[in-house]
Order: sequence, then C-alpha cells, then structure tokens
Amino acid sequence: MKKSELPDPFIEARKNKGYEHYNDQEDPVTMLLRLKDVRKTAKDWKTFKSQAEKPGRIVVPSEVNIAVTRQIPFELDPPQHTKYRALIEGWFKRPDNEEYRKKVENIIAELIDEVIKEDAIEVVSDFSLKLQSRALTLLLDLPYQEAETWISWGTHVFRSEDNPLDNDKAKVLYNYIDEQIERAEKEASDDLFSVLLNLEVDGRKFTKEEVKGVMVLTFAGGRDTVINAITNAIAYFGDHPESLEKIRQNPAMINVAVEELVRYFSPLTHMGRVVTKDTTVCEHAAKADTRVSMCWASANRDETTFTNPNEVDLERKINPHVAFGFGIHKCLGATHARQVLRTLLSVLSKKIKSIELIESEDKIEDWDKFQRKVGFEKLEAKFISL
Ligand code: EMZ
Repeated sequence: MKKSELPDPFIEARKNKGYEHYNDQEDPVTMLLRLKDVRKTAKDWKTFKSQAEKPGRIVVPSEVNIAVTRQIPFELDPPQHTKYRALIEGWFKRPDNEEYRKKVENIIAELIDEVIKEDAIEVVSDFSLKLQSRALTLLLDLPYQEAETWISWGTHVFRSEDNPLDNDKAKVLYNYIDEQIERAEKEASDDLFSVLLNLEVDGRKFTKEEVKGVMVLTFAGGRDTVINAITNAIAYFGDHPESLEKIRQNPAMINVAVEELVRYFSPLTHMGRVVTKDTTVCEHAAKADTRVSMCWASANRDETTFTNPNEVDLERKINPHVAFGFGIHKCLGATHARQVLRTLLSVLSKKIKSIELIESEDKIEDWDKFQRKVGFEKLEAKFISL
C-alpha cells in the first residue's frame, strides 16, 4: 500500500446496512454511512438538531466534559443560527480575494524555501502545523508573530498524545481567547476579536461569551482538519510526482484537484446531531434525545455516486462531496481552507520536483467497528527542488 492511501473502512457496512453504532462515552451514536442519508439528515435540522442542551454534544467523540462554551454558529439552529451566521459570514469569505491569496502564497513560498534546505523534515510539525498556524493569522488578521504561540499548542487544541479529551489543553485555548478578548476590549483594532466585539445582535453588542463561541470554533474546527489535509497532500504528491508535473503543465486544474483531494481525505470523519423526536433513518429507528452522525468520510466514498471512489482522480468531473458538510451548517472556514490548499498546490508545483517519503506513522481513528486512517502522526520527507 502506498503511504498516501487512505483506505475506506466503511465500505461493507455502507453497502449492507447503511449505518453502524459507535459507543461514545455512554452516549452512543448511530453513524449514517450513505451519501443520501447524510444529506437528508443535514438538511432536516428540525429533526436532527445542533443546538444540544449541553455544548460539545454534537461533536463525536463528544466534548461535553471539556466544553465550557457553545461554539457559534456551529452549535445553534435557526432562527439563532441564521442571525449569527449572516453576521460573520462576510469575514470568513475574505480569503476569496487576490490580496489574501498573495499573502497565503508568500507564507507557503517562505516555508517551502525553509524546508528545501533540510535533509529531511517531519512534515506534521515542521510543515503542516506551521502552515496552518501562519495562515490563520490572515484569517484572524492578527500579527504574523502570533502564530508562534499557536504552533506551541501542537496539532489539536483539545487532544494530547495520551489524552483524547484533555481539559488542561482546552484551558490553554480558553484562557488565550479570554486574554485576547480583554486586549481587544482595551484597544480596538482590525482583527477578528475586535470585529466580533463590535457586532450587534438583537439590538445589543455581542457578549464576551458570544465572541468566545465564535473564536473557539475558529481555532478548533480548522486545526487538525487542515493539518491532516496538508500532510495528506504532501504524502499524495510524494507518491505521485507525475500529478505534480501535470499541475505544473496545467495549473487551471488546481481547483478541481483540490476538491478531489478534500473528498478523498475527508479530514473530518463525521459530525453529530441530536434527534429531537422518534424517527427513522435508513430504516433504522432513531429515538428522541439519542445521537446520529453524518459520516462525511463514508459518504464521500459512496459507490452509488462516485465512480472508482477509492481512487484519486484529480480531474474528477462529478464530485458532489460533503467533506465540508452540507446544508445550513456547511463549513464556515471552507473558503480559507480551499485558498490554503489551492495555493499549496500552486507553489509546490512551481518549486518542487518531487517529495521523497522516508518514514511514517499513520494516524488511526478508532470508531469501534471501524479503524480509519485520517492522516499521519509523523511523516518524514525530503523536498527536492525543481
Ligand atoms: C469542533 C469541530 C468543528 C470541535 C467543524 O468541526 O472540530 C473539532 O476538531 C473540534 O474538536 O470542538 O470545533
């Protein structure tokens, strides 16, 4: 098996039943595995709600034991969701702009120039974590230096090596956000903290808790997901130098190529919802107050929609993937993530001839019946310049 391959562990269960149970900290989840059911569930926010009583419950694995703040707009439903989303959406679309793209390009070019000089690097910590953190300074419009703090947090803001739900780690993020809110309160500037503090909802200013809710989502939602996507992309081009060459010859294919990589990688395996009334999904009874999850990773390999779903086809024509979610809650950070990945492909193709993959350790998620490779714990590689 090639290092960059991400096998589909859901294939049999998806074909046979369409769902499977996952026993998550005594709050079981029914994982929905087919694209059709995933979409239907995402659309029906009245039956499958995001606004759970306890914050953290729609995340799988559940974060109720570490979540002190409701993530906004992610853990709200209409009408609240609609209001908050409309207020902040414009800010999160800024990455779709030439000036922003240029800045992302500078960050990536500088990083690639750094790693080219090395004999070998560990991609997760020496490349992906740095790129995610540095690019995030653009999304938040904070000084570049701020990335150093975020790099020191490691790849996940709530997970550490020996603890999948690490309270101490969560506190580092929460305290940091509190401090930044205080800073922005004292001295207004142009960054996202200041912008949020000045927003108005229902005729009053955002509370600190609301600002915090948006910021926790911004830091947590796009952290390991983006890091895994970047590392997986490096592994992919390591295994497929011919694809890099193809992009070099035809950069116009980059947008389509990124959608295919995101489909194949599906960096967020699934997202949960709380069932509001007794119902059925996929001919399976779903009781009120239990949880279901929409398994994006499985849906994105659904053979009834995608031809050769387990192959990466960088020119795939029909690609209605749900890697960024679906419906009213679809990923707020997707514009930024796409810009980072598109620019990464562009700069790589201009500067790099090939990437030699040396050693690796897979990152495997454990969902009881399914073991899913989502990326790498470690990936040692050498970048070879053109
Ligand atoms: C939550 C989630 C959001 C969660 C869109 O995804 O991402 C996870 O990585 C976080 O742990 O808290 O933000």
